[in-house]
Amino acid sequence: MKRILITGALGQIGSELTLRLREIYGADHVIATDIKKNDSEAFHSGPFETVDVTDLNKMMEMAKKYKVDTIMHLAALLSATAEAKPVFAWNLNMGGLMNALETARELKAQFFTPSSIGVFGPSTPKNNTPQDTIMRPTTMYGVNKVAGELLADYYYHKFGVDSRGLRFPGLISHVTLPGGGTTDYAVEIYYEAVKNGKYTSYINKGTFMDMMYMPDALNAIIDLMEADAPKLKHRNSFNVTAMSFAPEDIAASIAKYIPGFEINYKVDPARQSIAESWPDSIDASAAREEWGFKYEYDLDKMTQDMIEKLRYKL
Ligand code: AKB
Repeated sequence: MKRILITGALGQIGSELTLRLREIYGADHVIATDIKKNDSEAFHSGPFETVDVTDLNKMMEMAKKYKVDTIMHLAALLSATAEAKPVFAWNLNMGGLMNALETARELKAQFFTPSSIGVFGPSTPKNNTPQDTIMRPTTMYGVNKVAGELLADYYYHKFGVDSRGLRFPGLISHVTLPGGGTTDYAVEIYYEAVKNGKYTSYINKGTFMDMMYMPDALNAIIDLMEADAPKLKHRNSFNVTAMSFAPEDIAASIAKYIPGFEINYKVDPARQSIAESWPDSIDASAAREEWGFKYEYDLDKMTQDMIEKLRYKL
């Protein structure tokens, strides 16, 4: 049975991944850590420790205390925040990753960290973006993610760390709000639709980006980590996606369930320019072929579920 340490456990992915992993591997086998204090009732089911990922000693101490054999390193700044605070982003995103990889090396632990569609840039093919292609991002976040993929591959080749990763698109969920991302509009729109029946988008109409519903993202992490190592030709990181849409498409999907829903636009130039530097749609065939990646939710199925869950929650 795995013993897993998660960093950034109170974040958008971590808050749901922690609970899913506890269901699978047992509550005591999943150690949630975050720089913030635990204020989530749900997390009381298992161990929680306060860990700043830039503090190698603390991370190592916790990994040893709980004798973990798997590290899932989620703590990072997302694209828009990283662009606003590039030096801080470099230090946190790269320093945290380096510490997490060093901890995995010392404990001979399996390793996961998310990458992003942010690894791609304006010179990358924009449609059906291949797994192996030009990666010249123009954002600090993208630079961090490309360097992170290379570093995680380096730890695999040099030290034998079983490192694996996914290039996530925008992730949509009704549990924990994302913060500081470019794709966050696709989460906010559902909250505003349910509360007010309208939304003002900071991303312009006609801007396509890949997206995925959180249940599919969690399954992808679990399936990748359970995949037989010899099957993996790629490791860091796999393109994964479930849908590609522009703001007017998600608005049309919402209007099917909330008649009269309205979308308006007040474009934020900073986030718009990040979005325009990313692909319109990416190709996930390597993930399908090497470890059987699949997804369940398309746009309408996700919309239906989001609205149902948010009506109950809000
Ligand atoms: C962001 O928008 O920064 C993230 C991502 C696509 O990596 N959601």
